[in-house]
Amino acid sequence: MIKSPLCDLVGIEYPIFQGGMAWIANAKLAAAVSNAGGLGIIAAGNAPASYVSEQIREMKTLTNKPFGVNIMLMSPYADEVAQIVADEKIAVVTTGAGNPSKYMSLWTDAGIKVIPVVASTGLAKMMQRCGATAIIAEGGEAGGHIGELTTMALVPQVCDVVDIPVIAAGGIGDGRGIAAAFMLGAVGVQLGTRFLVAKECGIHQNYKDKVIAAKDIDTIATGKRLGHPVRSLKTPFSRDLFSKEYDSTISNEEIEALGTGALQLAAVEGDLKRGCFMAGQISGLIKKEQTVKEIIDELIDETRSILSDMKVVI
Ligand code: TUI
Repeated sequence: MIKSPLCDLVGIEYPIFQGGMAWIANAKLAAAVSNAGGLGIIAAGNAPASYVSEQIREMKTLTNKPFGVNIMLMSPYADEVAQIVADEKIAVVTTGAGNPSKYMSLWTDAGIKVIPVVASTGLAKMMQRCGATAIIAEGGEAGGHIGELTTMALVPQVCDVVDIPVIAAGGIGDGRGIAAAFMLGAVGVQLGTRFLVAKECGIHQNYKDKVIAAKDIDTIATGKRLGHPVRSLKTPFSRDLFSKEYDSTISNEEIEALGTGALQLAAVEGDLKRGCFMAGQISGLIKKEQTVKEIIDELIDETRSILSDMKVVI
């Protein structure tokens, strides 16, 4: 058993959240995580509110456990999705890729537990002032849209500036990472990449195969020039995008256009040429497909054995 204050706060068995991965984290994956004792999170990504309503409806047929919805704040549909989650009184809302201040009172007035993802202490403090229930501090080891700091540097600094619970994300792929997150002051963890290879995760097999084949240095951060860096697996596409960012003869609009739709191409089509296979630096730790329950049980077993067998003398 691994319990932390986060379990009672959110009504879950284990202090593990599944990251709200755009185009990937649908009701099927999220329900499997909630049913296995973690917090499953449906990703709104760039989808319209109708898609999110549908996923919420499906989720309610698949689980009676608490679940969350992630709002990707760069989405053109963020306003309407923000309203839907308030109307539906979803247990937990997480946010990513921006500052959710303008939605905070809408959600907190609806009794929703709001848990924003931050990449800096400044936003963490602001979110606490705006009524956040907890904070997810995500380091740049994560897949997808990332900030500057590493998890090791960010998590303790966020813990020092807020009084609300902190959940660590980015670079956590096994029980060692979870135990380390507790040492940094977090009361829970959020994992994305590890769940990419879950049997219940519906991404294209090419995506799963690429994560399983990846080694430590096989991810790359592109998009820095545009101000929104994204970590993905190295492919001819991502390497080409990376080098084009250093080419001053290519406009920002052209760079932006190259990335548009590339995550969907990876997740849905498995397009090895033009897809952007977002994944974190722990991809090299992942060796096989497993069910969500196997993943969560293994994470908890590993964490328990590490914490009960610390080789430190005090
Ligand atoms: O949001 C994520 N990861 C994502 S979103 C996404 S969809 C996308 N697709 C193409 C291009 C861009 C995005 C894929 N992966 N993680 C949470 C996260 N949020 N990481 C970092 C942040 C973050 C960074 C800066 C949050 C706030 C922030 O500052 C906001 C501000 O205004 O201060």
